[in-house]
Amino acid sequence: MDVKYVRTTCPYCGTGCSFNLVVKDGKVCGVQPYHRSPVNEGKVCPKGTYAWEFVNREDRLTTPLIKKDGKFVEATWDEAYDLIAQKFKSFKPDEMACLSSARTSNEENYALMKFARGVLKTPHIDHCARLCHASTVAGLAASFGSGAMTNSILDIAESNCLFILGSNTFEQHPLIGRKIAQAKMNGAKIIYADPRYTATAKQADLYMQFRSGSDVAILNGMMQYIIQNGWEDKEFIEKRTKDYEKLKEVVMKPDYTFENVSKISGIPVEQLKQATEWFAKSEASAILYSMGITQHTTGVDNVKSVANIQMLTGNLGKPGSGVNALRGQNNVQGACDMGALPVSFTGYQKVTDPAAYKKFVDAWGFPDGICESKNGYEVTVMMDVLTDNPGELKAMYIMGENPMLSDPDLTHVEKALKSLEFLVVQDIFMTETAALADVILPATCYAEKTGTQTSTERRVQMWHKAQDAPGDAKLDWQIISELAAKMGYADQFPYQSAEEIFNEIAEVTPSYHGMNYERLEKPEGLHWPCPSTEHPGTPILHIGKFSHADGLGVFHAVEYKPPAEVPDEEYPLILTTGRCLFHWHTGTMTRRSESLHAEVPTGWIEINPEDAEKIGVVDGEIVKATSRRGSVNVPAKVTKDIMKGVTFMPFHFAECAANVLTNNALDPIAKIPEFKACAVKVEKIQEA
Ligand SMILES: Nc1nc2c(c(=O)[nH]1)N[C@H]1C(S)=C(S)[C@@H](COP(=O)(O)OP(=O)(O)OC[C@H]3O[C@@H](n4cnc5c(=O)[nH]c(N)nc54)[C@H](O)[C@@H]3O)O[C@H]1N2
Ligand SMILES: Nc1nc2c(c(=O)[nH]1)N[C@H]1C(S)=C(S)[C@@H](COP(=O)(O)OP(=O)(O)OC[C@H]3O[C@@H](n4cnc5c(=O)[nH]c(N)nc54)[C@H](O)[C@@H]3O)O[C@H]1N2
Ligand code: SF4
Ligand SMILES: [Mo]
Repeated sequence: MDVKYVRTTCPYCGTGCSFNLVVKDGKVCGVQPYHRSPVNEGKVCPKGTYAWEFVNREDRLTTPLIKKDGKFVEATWDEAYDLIAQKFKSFKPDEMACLSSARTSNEENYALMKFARGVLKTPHIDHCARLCHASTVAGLAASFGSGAMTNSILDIAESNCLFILGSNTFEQHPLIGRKIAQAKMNGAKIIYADPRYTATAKQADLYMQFRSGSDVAILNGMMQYIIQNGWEDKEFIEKRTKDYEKLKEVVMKPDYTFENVSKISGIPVEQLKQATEWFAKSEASAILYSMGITQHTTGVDNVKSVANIQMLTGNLGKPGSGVNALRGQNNVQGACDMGALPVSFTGYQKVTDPAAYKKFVDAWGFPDGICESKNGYEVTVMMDVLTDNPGELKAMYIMGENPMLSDPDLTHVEKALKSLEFLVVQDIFMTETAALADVILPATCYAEKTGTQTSTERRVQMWHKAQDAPGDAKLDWQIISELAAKMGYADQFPYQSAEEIFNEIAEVTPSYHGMNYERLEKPEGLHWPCPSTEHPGTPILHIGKFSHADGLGVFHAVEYKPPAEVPDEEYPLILTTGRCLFHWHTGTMTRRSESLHAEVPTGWIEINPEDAEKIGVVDGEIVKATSRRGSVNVPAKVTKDIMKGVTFMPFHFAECAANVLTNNALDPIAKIPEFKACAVKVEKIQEA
């Protein structure tokens, strides 16, 4: 028997753990520790442990499929490419849109970005970052001039006080959770605020339970208390920031006394005082946040508030501090870095900046030019355009995303996607979205490819190919390149390997300029910015100055605003949504993993015992949950872990899909939907 170990990085979360894939007779059949990565030092969470189980499932997509008379029929690659090329050529550039994928490599995101802008010549390209950290990218760019996690994962263990807000770190970034545990062992105080008593809450020294959507009120209240007590970092404010007076004017209002904040949020005043004192008086305090902060109509405001409190207390640009936005998907940082966004090329070089635009026109050399120098539509806006302006968008190319389960208000998404004249989906499994496609292209998964991905801490690391692709499936970048060639652009897509694409990325992207595969082979990879081949990479951002042209951080005065939809008589409960430890998003991979499926076979709705008693339901009973968008039947989990008046559903499960209920109200700047708060009612199902 031929057995080998292939070192690679995890295909699930943005922590960026490394492990070895065990390969027997050419097939991946296990995961074993790889000890030399500083990120996880040989440890992995359950998703990492079982990250091999879905790889060789029999229902992997293995051949292109073309829909004929409503049924999928097997096709050759040439037939599929010919049909797609002919269709794409029949539309005007602005009638087409692409969704890129945070599950795929940097090289593959770059290839699709170049394909959209250069081959289709459309400005409309986006990906799931829109549903995730779009608020972070916009909010931190406004505050600091750059929208990424400021410190590193290892640095979290150095902190004296960790304030975790809207991140269930121990379930959603478990190996970052390990750093929190290490900080705690070193004496750090852990403060945790969440509407639910989660696995992370159990680790906290102080847990504050509150109503979804009141984050700005809480943070403004904390800032008022800090200023009242003179705990602000005057020197930092003076030397490194501007617009402090504007912030002060707002946070000192009577609206943000702890008495008022307590009424809005439900957190007792004493807890707010204790949390603020620990936070403000420690030598180095870090904030960790994720979707609880970003997925709101006030997402950008929430992020700016987090940035405000860190500038106020001088907790930036030094170890153990920072604004640590924990990015979700394995390569969502990379997909953004690669310009799979409607506003930028790689490295956040703006499409509307004439110099950047010219740079890419020249570098790529498309004989007939590229898309216009204008911003395209965001994912969420694409869906609205499809339903509201029929005929404006006609075709879509979706690589590695499953909006038919992950976007808000699924009835609306279905209507949108069904209105398309032509839909191409490129995935590794048949998904709810692929089922609506005209052509399905079978792609390879992480275990079958070499390439790079960029973790939440801006650490660029390698994937290594461990086995061959199943059937006729191909690499994502290879599919895109072959399709480009069919459409007449073989010269612009001459790639024979992922490495050739990476070298092109490094050439056109200042923050990746000093990287190459040889350097990235090291177990620790490299943090961007890494401007030259001698540069060691940059684990901590904003030391000494921020990324704005004048080097200053900017305070933004932000007022508290309630969510777009608040409870009323008809829909008396708040619904918030999220994840569990064992499953990943729309479940395409984790629900095909026997071990993970056995842990959690289906979804549920969490409801407080007092609310459950009012409607007469008991734990385990199937109930009907309804919002203004739709209804689902779902098992009730009656638990004190959730606050009275609030309910929670994970969104992994198609049979009780949370997104039938969610509201696609958007943050006006980031266009991120309000996944974390809408109004619902929960009813007992009457027997017929
Ligand atoms: N196991 C697993 N891990 C994952 C993922 C997965 O699907 N499964 N997905 C990955 C991805 S893409 C992402 S983006 C991350 C997300 O990681 P997290 O953001 O940590 O996960 P969520 O469960 O979406 O939400 C976090 C917490 O926010 C709380 N919350 C709800 N409403 C509010 C609010 O109004 N304010 C605040 N402050 N908190 C609120 C929820 O109760 C929940 O505990 O996880 C990544 N890791
Ligand atoms: N209610 C609610 N909804 C949410 C959220 C929430 O908190 N609440 N969170 C949102 C967030 S933060 C996110 S990030 C999104 C995620 O939303 P999506 O990105 O749509 O969800 P995934 O299930 O990760 O879909 C990824 C797809 O890529 C495929 N895939 C995996 N690897 C590869 C590959 O190598 N190549 C190709 N071509 N395909 C591949 C998978 O099979 C899967 O179909 O969901 C959002 N939706
Ligand atoms: S913490 Fe994230 S990267 Fe690490 S093993 Fe678990 S899912 Fe994979
Ligand atoms: Mo995400």
